[in-house]
Amino acid sequence: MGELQAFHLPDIGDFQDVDVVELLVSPGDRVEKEQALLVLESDKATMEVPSPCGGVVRELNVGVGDTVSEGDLIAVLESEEGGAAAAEPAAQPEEDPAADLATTAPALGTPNAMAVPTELDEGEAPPQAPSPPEAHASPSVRHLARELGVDLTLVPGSGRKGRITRDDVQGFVKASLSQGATHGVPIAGVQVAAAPQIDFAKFGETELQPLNRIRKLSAANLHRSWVTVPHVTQFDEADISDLDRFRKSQKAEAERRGVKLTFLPFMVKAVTRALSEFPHFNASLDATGESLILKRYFHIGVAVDTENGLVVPVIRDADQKGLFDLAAEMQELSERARSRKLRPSDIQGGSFSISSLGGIGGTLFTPIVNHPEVAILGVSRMEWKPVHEAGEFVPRLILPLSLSYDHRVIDGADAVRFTRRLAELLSDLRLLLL
Ligand code: CAO
Repeated sequence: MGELQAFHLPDIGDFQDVDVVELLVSPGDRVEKEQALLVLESDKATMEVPSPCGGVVRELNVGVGDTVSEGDLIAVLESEEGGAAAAEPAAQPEEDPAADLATTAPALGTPNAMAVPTELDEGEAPPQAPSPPEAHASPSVRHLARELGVDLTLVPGSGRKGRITRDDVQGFVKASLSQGATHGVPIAGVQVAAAPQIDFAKFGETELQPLNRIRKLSAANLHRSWVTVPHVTQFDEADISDLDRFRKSQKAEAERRGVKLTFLPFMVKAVTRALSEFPHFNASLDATGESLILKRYFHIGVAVDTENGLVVPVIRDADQKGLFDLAAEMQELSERARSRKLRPSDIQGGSFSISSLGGIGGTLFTPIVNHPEVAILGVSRMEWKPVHEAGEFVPRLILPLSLSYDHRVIDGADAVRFTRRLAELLSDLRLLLL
């Protein structure tokens, strides 16, 4: 067994009654010479108190919240270095501790051990930069944060006056990792309060229903899009009175071909034409966010509501297909989606999406862009409305449209030009022939 050494607080400059704000070791811990044992904080600075020798901490004689001054007993250490030069033997506490320790604790009180609020650590912004939010943390915590790649300005401090402790940094990393499993990487600068853990059973009967795989996947995608894409939704209306007349006129032919001709194939057709006229709606931002990838193909995703959640199978080269083919393909894809028989290739490669809730009801809604696409068209329930034409009101069949788009790529003026053009094409299908 090594020699027991009493470690008294050495000269720390002009400070008296300095707060102990963090203990970095516990009794029984093995420490290296100059390893930080605890953190003190005065009004002006935070400083770590390093161990005068390598060995084992046998006693800690201070706790968080205590105040200490030069000469106070901090710890008893079992020295592994013969100890004479390192710390005062425990049996002789009455000898002048500061005299011994001042020479054995070289880092104490030097700039390396100080984290004064104005001091900048490696990698932080230079003084002339706009000042970042000040993270209040000791040098060892800053060191730990640097090693773990943690931005301290994002870590809520639980210590006194909001100081960030080692536990805070470790807790932040754990929370980020567990969030990463479902929510992906944290976005720098976005800081939200943790959701409160509520025991709903306190208020009444509950049942825990785990989310299935489809819901988990779509939740992750929708969440990513929601927080990364600046969304705007443009509403519009299309007069589809003539389209509906034509659609009904084709009912017998559709039946003969074994398909149901709903509005959707017309939407797909009109959308591909509008996309060809507005290429940046049929695009994705590249990984750097500095270029747009324009797609020369028109693969249209159509949201399908299934018992297990939302899936978006893709109609490939929709611009090259006729209305009956589109109807047949949509019917087949939605049946396969509902019986969980879609292949991975059926849901990949979309360049624009349509979400049609018109068959169910409702008026308008704001769909979420199917990232990495840059726009999505929502279609709601058609309705007969009185439209003022040549001095009188005439009944017209009106289809509500909601175009959500990524405002980084699409301007509001273009969005409304797009929905206007779409409405025009749907109002007069002959335009599709031109
Ligand atoms: N207004 C009024 N009626 C409409 C309509 C509209 N906009 N769109 C479709 N309808 C009618 C159809 O004509 C059909 O009527 P009939 O049975 O009398 O002929 C009925 O509603 C049902 O249509 P449908 O839903 O079977 O076919 P569809 O081609 O319109 O849509 C599909 C297919 C797969 C898109 C649809 O079934 C579906 O799943 N929609 C939900 C999509 C969704 O969940 N989106 C939300 C995404 S965001 O959470």
